[in-house]
Amino acid sequence: MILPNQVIDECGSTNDLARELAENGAPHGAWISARRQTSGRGRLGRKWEPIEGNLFLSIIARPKTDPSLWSWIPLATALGITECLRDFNPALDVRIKWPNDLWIDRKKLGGILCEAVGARSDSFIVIGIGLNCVDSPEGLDQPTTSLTREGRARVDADEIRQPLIASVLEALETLGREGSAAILARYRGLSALSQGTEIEWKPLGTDQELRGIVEDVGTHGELLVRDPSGGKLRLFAEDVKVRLRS
Ligand code: BT5
Repeated sequence: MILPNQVIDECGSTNDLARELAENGAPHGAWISARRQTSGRGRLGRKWEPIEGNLFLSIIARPKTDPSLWSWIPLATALGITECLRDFNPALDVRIKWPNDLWIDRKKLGGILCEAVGARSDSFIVIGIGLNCVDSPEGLDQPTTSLTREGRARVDADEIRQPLIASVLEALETLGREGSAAILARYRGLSALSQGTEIEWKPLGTDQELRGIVEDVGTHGELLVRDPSGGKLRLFAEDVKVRLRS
Protein backbone atom coordinates (compact mmCIF):
# COMPACT_ATOMS: atom_id res chain seq x y z
CA MET A 1 0.00 0.00 0.00
CA ILE A 2 1.40 3.40 -0.94
CA LEU A 3 1.44 6.29 1.50
CA PRO A 4 -0.27 9.63 0.82
CA ASN A 5 1.43 13.00 0.28
CA GLN A 6 4.10 11.81 -2.11
CA VAL A 7 5.02 11.84 -5.77
CA ILE A 8 5.30 8.36 -7.23
CA ASP A 9 6.92 7.46 -10.54
CA GLU A 10 3.99 5.98 -12.39
CA CYS A 11 0.38 4.90 -12.04
CA GLY A 12 -2.78 4.33 -14.06
CA SER A 13 -4.86 7.13 -12.58
CA THR A 14 -4.03 9.20 -9.48
CA ASN A 15 -7.79 9.40 -8.83
CA ASP A 16 -7.92 5.61 -8.38
CA LEU A 17 -4.96 5.72 -5.98
CA ALA A 18 -6.49 8.58 -3.99
CA ARG A 19 -9.75 6.67 -3.70
CA GLU A 20 -7.88 3.65 -2.30
CA LEU A 21 -6.04 5.91 0.14
CA ALA A 22 -9.30 7.51 1.28
CA GLU A 23 -10.95 4.12 1.71
CA ASN A 24 -8.02 3.23 3.96
CA GLY A 25 -8.59 6.29 6.12
CA ALA A 26 -6.46 9.05 4.55
CA PRO A 27 -7.65 12.41 5.93
CA HIS A 28 -8.98 15.56 4.30
CA GLY A 29 -6.19 17.25 2.36
CA ALA A 30 -4.14 14.09 1.74
CA TRP A 31 -2.86 13.90 -1.83
CA ILE A 32 -1.03 11.72 -4.30
CA SER A 33 0.77 12.67 -7.48
CA ALA A 34 2.55 10.74 -10.24
CA ARG A 35 5.29 11.69 -12.67
CA ARG A 36 3.71 9.49 -15.36
CA GLN A 37 0.03 8.64 -15.58
CA THR A 38 -0.82 5.92 -18.08
CA SER A 39 -4.65 5.87 -18.03
CA GLY A 40 -5.72 9.28 -16.84
CA ARG A 41 -9.37 10.06 -17.40
CA GLY A 42 -11.56 13.07 -17.86
CA ARG A 43 -15.30 13.32 -17.52
CA LEU A 44 -17.73 10.97 -19.32
CA GLY A 45 -15.03 8.38 -19.97
CA ARG A 46 -12.82 10.79 -21.92
CA LYS A 47 -9.05 10.43 -21.89
CA TRP A 48 -6.55 12.78 -20.23
CA GLU A 49 -3.41 12.89 -22.40
CA PRO A 50 -0.16 12.60 -20.41
CA ILE A 51 3.18 14.27 -21.02
CA GLU A 52 5.98 13.66 -18.52
CA GLY A 53 6.75 16.79 -16.51
CA ASN A 54 3.08 17.83 -16.37
CA LEU A 55 1.08 17.68 -13.16
CA PHE A 56 -1.11 14.68 -12.33
CA LEU A 57 -2.50 15.16 -8.86
CA SER A 58 -5.42 13.98 -6.74
CA ILE A 59 -6.49 15.53 -3.44
CA ILE A 60 -8.90 13.93 -0.97
CA ALA A 61 -11.65 16.19 0.33
CA ARG A 62 -13.78 15.23 3.31
CA PRO A 63 -15.93 18.33 3.52
CA LYS A 64 -17.55 18.93 6.88
CA THR A 65 -19.87 21.37 5.18
CA ASP A 66 -23.47 21.01 4.33
CA PRO A 67 -23.68 18.53 1.37
CA SER A 68 -25.58 21.16 -0.61
CA LEU A 69 -22.21 22.91 -1.03
CA TRP A 70 -20.55 19.85 -2.56
CA SER A 71 -21.56 20.89 -6.06
CA TRP A 72 -19.31 23.93 -5.55
CA ILE A 73 -16.16 21.86 -5.03
CA PRO A 74 -15.11 21.82 -8.73
CA LEU A 75 -15.45 25.61 -9.00
CA ALA A 76 -13.69 26.20 -5.66
CA THR A 77 -10.86 23.94 -6.88
CA ALA A 78 -10.63 25.78 -10.20
CA LEU A 79 -10.51 29.05 -8.28
CA GLY A 80 -7.69 27.83 -6.02
CA ILE A 81 -5.64 26.69 -9.03
CA THR A 82 -6.27 29.86 -11.02
CA GLU A 83 -5.32 32.18 -8.17
CA CYS A 84 -2.18 30.16 -7.47
CA LEU A 85 -1.03 30.25 -11.11
CA ARG A 86 -1.70 33.98 -11.38
CA ASP A 87 0.43 34.55 -8.27
CA PHE A 88 3.14 32.30 -9.69
CA ASN A 89 3.27 34.28 -12.94
CA PRO A 90 1.14 37.44 -12.99
CA ALA A 91 1.62 37.71 -16.76
CA LEU A 92 -0.50 34.58 -17.31
CA ASP A 93 -4.19 35.29 -17.92
CA VAL A 94 -5.41 31.97 -16.51
CA ARG A 95 -9.21 31.73 -16.55
CA ILE A 96 -11.80 29.29 -15.32
CA LYS A 97 -13.86 27.79 -18.09
CA TRP A 98 -17.01 26.60 -16.30
CA PRO A 99 -17.35 23.98 -14.96
CA ASN A 100 -13.97 22.26 -14.75
CA ASP A 101 -11.45 23.61 -17.22
CA LEU A 102 -8.55 26.02 -16.94
CA TRP A 103 -7.88 28.12 -19.97
CA ILE A 104 -5.35 30.63 -21.21
CA ASP A 105 -6.58 32.55 -24.21
CA ARG A 106 -9.30 29.93 -24.83
CA LYS A 107 -6.76 27.11 -24.95
CA LYS A 108 -7.03 24.29 -22.45
CA LEU A 109 -4.28 24.38 -19.84
CA GLY A 110 -5.81 21.95 -17.38
CA GLY A 111 -8.88 20.06 -16.25
CA ILE A 112 -10.50 18.93 -13.01
CA LEU A 113 -12.29 15.65 -12.40
CA CYS A 114 -14.18 15.42 -9.09
CA GLU A 115 -15.43 11.97 -8.13
CA ALA A 116 -17.64 11.57 -5.05
CA VAL A 117 -17.67 8.26 -3.19
CA GLY A 118 -20.36 7.26 -0.69
CA ALA A 119 -23.35 9.16 0.58
CA ARG A 120 -22.93 9.06 4.35
CA SER A 121 -20.73 10.70 6.95
CA ASP A 122 -17.68 8.70 5.78
CA SER A 123 -18.12 9.90 2.20
CA PHE A 124 -15.36 11.79 0.41
CA ILE A 125 -14.54 13.46 -2.87
CA VAL A 126 -11.45 12.79 -4.94
CA ILE A 127 -10.38 15.95 -6.73
CA GLY A 128 -8.25 15.07 -9.77
CA ILE A 129 -6.18 17.81 -11.36
CA GLY A 130 -4.34 17.58 -14.66
CA LEU A 131 -2.24 20.61 -15.54
CA ASN A 132 0.00 21.07 -18.57
CA CYS A 133 3.28 22.40 -17.22
CA VAL A 134 6.07 21.53 -19.67
CA ASP A 135 4.01 20.91 -22.80
CA SER A 136 0.53 20.11 -24.09
CA PRO A 137 -0.76 17.49 -26.53
CA GLU A 138 -1.45 18.49 -30.12
CA GLY A 139 -4.16 17.30 -32.46
CA LEU A 140 -7.01 17.05 -29.96
CA ASP A 141 -10.56 18.18 -30.59
CA GLN A 142 -9.77 21.48 -28.85
CA PRO A 143 -6.75 23.81 -28.65
CA THR A 144 -4.39 23.21 -25.74
CA THR A 145 -1.50 25.01 -24.09
CA SER A 146 1.00 24.73 -21.22
CA LEU A 147 2.56 26.99 -18.58
CA THR A 148 5.93 26.69 -20.31
CA ARG A 149 4.55 27.73 -23.70
CA GLU A 150 2.57 30.67 -22.33
CA GLY A 151 5.21 31.89 -19.90
CA ARG A 152 8.15 31.33 -22.28
CA ALA A 153 10.21 29.74 -19.49
CA ARG A 154 10.24 26.10 -18.50
CA VAL A 155 7.92 25.23 -15.61
CA ASP A 156 7.50 21.67 -14.39
CA ALA A 157 5.09 20.04 -11.97
CA ASP A 158 7.57 20.03 -9.05
CA GLU A 159 7.66 23.84 -8.98
CA ILE A 160 3.95 24.36 -8.55
CA ARG A 161 2.60 21.23 -6.83
CA GLN A 162 2.87 22.41 -3.22
CA PRO A 163 1.59 25.98 -3.67
CA LEU A 164 -1.24 24.62 -5.79
CA ILE A 165 -2.33 22.08 -3.14
CA ALA A 166 -2.25 24.83 -0.49
CA SER A 167 -4.29 27.16 -2.65
CA VAL A 168 -6.94 24.53 -3.44
CA LEU A 169 -7.26 23.65 0.26
CA GLU A 170 -7.61 27.34 1.12
CA ALA A 171 -10.45 27.70 -1.40
CA LEU A 172 -12.21 24.62 0.03
CA GLU A 173 -11.83 26.02 3.53
CA THR A 174 -13.32 29.33 2.42
CA LEU A 175 -16.24 27.45 0.87
CA GLY A 176 -16.84 25.64 4.17
CA ARG A 177 -16.46 28.73 6.33
CA GLU A 178 -18.10 31.44 4.27
CA GLY A 179 -20.28 29.52 1.84
CA SER A 180 -20.66 29.69 -1.92
CA ALA A 181 -21.08 33.49 -2.10
CA ALA A 182 -17.40 33.95 -1.19
CA ILE A 183 -16.33 31.57 -3.97
CA LEU A 184 -18.71 33.15 -6.48
CA ALA A 185 -17.40 36.64 -5.75
CA ARG A 186 -13.81 35.55 -6.46
CA TYR A 187 -14.83 33.36 -9.43
CA ARG A 188 -16.68 36.10 -11.33
CA GLY A 189 -13.56 38.12 -12.15
CA LEU A 190 -11.66 35.03 -13.31
CA SER A 191 -14.29 33.33 -15.43
CA ALA A 192 -13.72 32.74 -19.15
CA LEU A 193 -17.51 32.73 -19.51
CA SER A 194 -18.31 36.16 -18.14
CA GLN A 195 -21.73 37.76 -18.32
CA GLY A 196 -22.80 38.31 -21.93
CA THR A 197 -20.57 35.60 -23.46
CA GLU A 198 -22.34 33.84 -26.33
CA ILE A 199 -22.13 30.08 -25.96
CA GLU A 200 -23.35 26.91 -27.60
CA TRP A 201 -23.72 23.39 -26.26
CA LYS A 202 -25.31 20.05 -26.94
CA PRO A 203 -27.55 18.80 -24.12
CA LEU A 204 -26.12 15.52 -22.77
CA GLY A 205 -27.17 12.56 -24.90
CA THR A 206 -28.42 14.64 -27.85
CA ASP A 207 -26.94 15.95 -31.08
CA GLN A 208 -28.89 19.16 -31.20
CA GLU A 209 -26.85 22.36 -30.78
CA LEU A 210 -28.38 25.05 -28.55
CA ARG A 211 -27.29 28.65 -28.09
CA GLY A 212 -27.51 31.18 -25.32
CA ILE A 213 -25.92 34.05 -23.46
CA VAL A 214 -24.22 33.59 -20.09
CA GLU A 215 -25.79 35.46 -17.18
CA ASP A 216 -24.10 34.14 -14.05
CA VAL A 217 -23.55 31.08 -11.87
CA GLY A 218 -26.50 29.95 -9.72
CA THR A 219 -26.82 28.76 -6.13
CA HIS A 220 -25.69 25.20 -6.91
CA GLY A 221 -22.74 26.21 -9.10
CA GLU A 222 -24.79 25.77 -12.28
CA LEU A 223 -24.41 28.09 -15.29
CA LEU A 224 -27.34 30.47 -15.73
CA VAL A 225 -28.03 31.14 -19.39
CA ARG A 226 -30.60 33.12 -21.37
CA ASP A 227 -31.73 31.46 -24.60
CA PRO A 228 -32.40 33.45 -27.82
CA SER A 229 -36.12 33.69 -27.03
CA GLY A 230 -35.39 35.17 -23.59
CA GLY A 231 -36.02 31.97 -21.59
CA LYS A 232 -33.80 31.15 -18.61
CA LEU A 233 -31.85 27.90 -18.58
CA ARG A 234 -29.65 26.23 -15.99
CA LEU A 235 -26.74 24.07 -17.18
CA PHE A 236 -25.24 21.62 -14.72
CA ALA A 237 -22.49 19.67 -16.50
CA GLU A 238 -22.73 20.34 -20.21
CA ASP A 239 -19.67 20.95 -22.39
CA VAL A 240 -20.05 24.56 -23.34
CA LYS A 241 -18.26 26.23 -26.25
CA VAL A 242 -17.75 29.93 -26.75
CA ARG A 243 -19.52 30.98 -29.95
CA LEU A 244 -17.15 32.62 -32.37
CA ARG A 245 -18.67 35.53 -34.28
CA SER A 246 -18.10 35.36 -38.02
C1 BT5 B 1 -11.10 17.03 -17.71
O1 BT5 B 1 -12.03 16.23 -18.32
O2 BT5 B 1 -10.69 18.07 -18.16
C2 BT5 B 1 -10.58 16.49 -16.39
C3 BT5 B 1 -9.18 15.95 -16.52
C4 BT5 B 1 -8.65 15.50 -15.20
C5 BT5 B 1 -7.31 14.80 -15.33
C6 BT5 B 1 -6.70 14.50 -13.98
S1 BT5 B 1 -5.03 14.02 -14.09
C7 BT5 B 1 -5.04 13.54 -12.42
C8 BT5 B 1 -6.38 12.86 -12.17
N1 BT5 B 1 -6.32 11.45 -12.48
C9 BT5 B 1 -7.14 11.13 -13.50
O3 BT5 B 1 -7.30 9.99 -14.00
N2 BT5 B 1 -7.77 12.24 -13.95
C10 BT5 B 1 -7.40 13.41 -13.17
P1 BT5 B 1 -12.90 16.64 -19.58
O4 BT5 B 1 -13.60 17.93 -19.31
O5 BT5 B 1 -13.72 15.45 -19.88
O6 BT5 B 1 -11.85 16.91 -20.71
C11 BT5 B 1 -11.28 15.88 -21.46
C12 BT5 B 1 -10.92 16.49 -22.80
O7 BT5 B 1 -9.83 17.42 -22.64
C13 BT5 B 1 -10.43 15.49 -23.83
O8 BT5 B 1 -11.52 14.93 -24.53
C14 BT5 B 1 -9.56 16.36 -24.73
O9 BT5 B 1 -10.37 17.13 -25.60
C15 BT5 B 1 -8.95 17.35 -23.75
N3 BT5 B 1 -7.65 16.92 -23.25
C16 BT5 B 1 -7.17 15.67 -22.98
N4 BT5 B 1 -5.94 15.71 -22.49
C17 BT5 B 1 -5.59 17.02 -22.43
C18 BT5 B 1 -4.42 17.72 -22.01
N5 BT5 B 1 -3.35 17.11 -21.51
N6 BT5 B 1 -4.45 19.07 -22.12
C19 BT5 B 1 -5.52 19.75 -22.61
N7 BT5 B 1 -6.64 19.14 -23.01
C20 BT5 B 1 -6.67 17.79 -22.93
